[in-house]
Amino acid sequence: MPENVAETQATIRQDWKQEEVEALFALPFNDLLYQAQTVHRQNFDPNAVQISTLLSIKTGGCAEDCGYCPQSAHHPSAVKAEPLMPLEQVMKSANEAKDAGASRFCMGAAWRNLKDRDVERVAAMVEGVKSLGLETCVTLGMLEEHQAKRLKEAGLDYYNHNLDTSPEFYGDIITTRTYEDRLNTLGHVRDAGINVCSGGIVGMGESRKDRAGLLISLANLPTQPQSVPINLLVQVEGTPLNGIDNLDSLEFVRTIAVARIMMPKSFVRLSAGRENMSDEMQAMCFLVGANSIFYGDKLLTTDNPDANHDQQLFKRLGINPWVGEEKSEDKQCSAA
Ligand code: SAM
Ligand code: DTB
Ligand code: SF4
Repeated sequence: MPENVAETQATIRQDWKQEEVEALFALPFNDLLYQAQTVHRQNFDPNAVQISTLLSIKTGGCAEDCGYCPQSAHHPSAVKAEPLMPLEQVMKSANEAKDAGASRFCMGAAWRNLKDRDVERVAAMVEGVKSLGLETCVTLGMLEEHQAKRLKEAGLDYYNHNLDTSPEFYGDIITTRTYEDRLNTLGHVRDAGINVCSGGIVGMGESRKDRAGLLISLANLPTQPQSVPINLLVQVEGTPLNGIDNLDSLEFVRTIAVARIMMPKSFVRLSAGRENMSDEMQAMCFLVGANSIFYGDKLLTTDNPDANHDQQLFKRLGINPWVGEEKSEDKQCSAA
């Protein structure tokens, strides 16, 4: 057994240092896989993957300039701006997601921040989706304290707000909002008692040091996020990051493995980018600890693998949808 395996899983550490995380990334591939799989088995059913469905409730026209995002109004290929979706349409999608076997329904809005005038409409969506017996998640940009409290009251289970990358690389990707802004939103979410879903994107031209830096920022938060989406950049024409060199797929697997080791009790989501991953690459990600996916043909504006393909893949791998409590007795992530 490589050193550290037993130590790594025993406690949730929130004092990760750059050098030791880079050392994890630099392990021989097989040692890293073994360590990550060991930690994964100690905390989760290795053959269960949580299924979330995503719906864009407000598409396009966003005021932020995120270099990866097709919904930013700053980029020439910006997708058409649409108004906030009516409640009935949201409920129709949520019912379909439930029938398709999703356990969590995530609603995303291309907003810089939630405006007070929209809070009640979003709260009604959360209440409606919750009443179907689904877990609820929203991602609406920056959030203030009173807004987080209102969403909690409405029954919100998760708020997704990503740190996206390391603090050092962040300014190369987004200039209209700071890292600090993001940390403040996560603080309001946490303080309101809502589970935090926070992760980032890789494949944006960042270095391994930045990938380690992102995972350190996440793992060293006051409480580790209950859910950690790792997105592989989906390149979209007209966005500043379109055409950037693809990330080596084994480096992506390493990133998932290191995330699993550092955040042993968090759900690690193999998020955007699966459309460009082979079945074998996804299988390797599940092996090293990814245990959540977005299911359904579309993410927010870009394609996701079709549902039949995912069903076949799960069957071939003997993976079942996650339905209950994880193995661990620790309640830090028990609602995930
Ligand atoms: N506007 C809100 C925000 O940014 O917090 C919520 C929606 S935004 C689309 C949610 C997340 O999607 C971003 O933080 C980013 O991590 C991810 N994302 C957006 N475009 C992406 C792309 N082209 N490839 C991979 N991930 C992407
Ligand atoms: C997250 O981390 N990834 C999802 C979700 N949170 C909201 C969004 C991915 C978006 C990919 C680009 C698009 O479809 O527009
Ligand atoms: Fe707007 Fe979110 Fe896209 Fe950034 S990632 S441009 S905040 S929708």
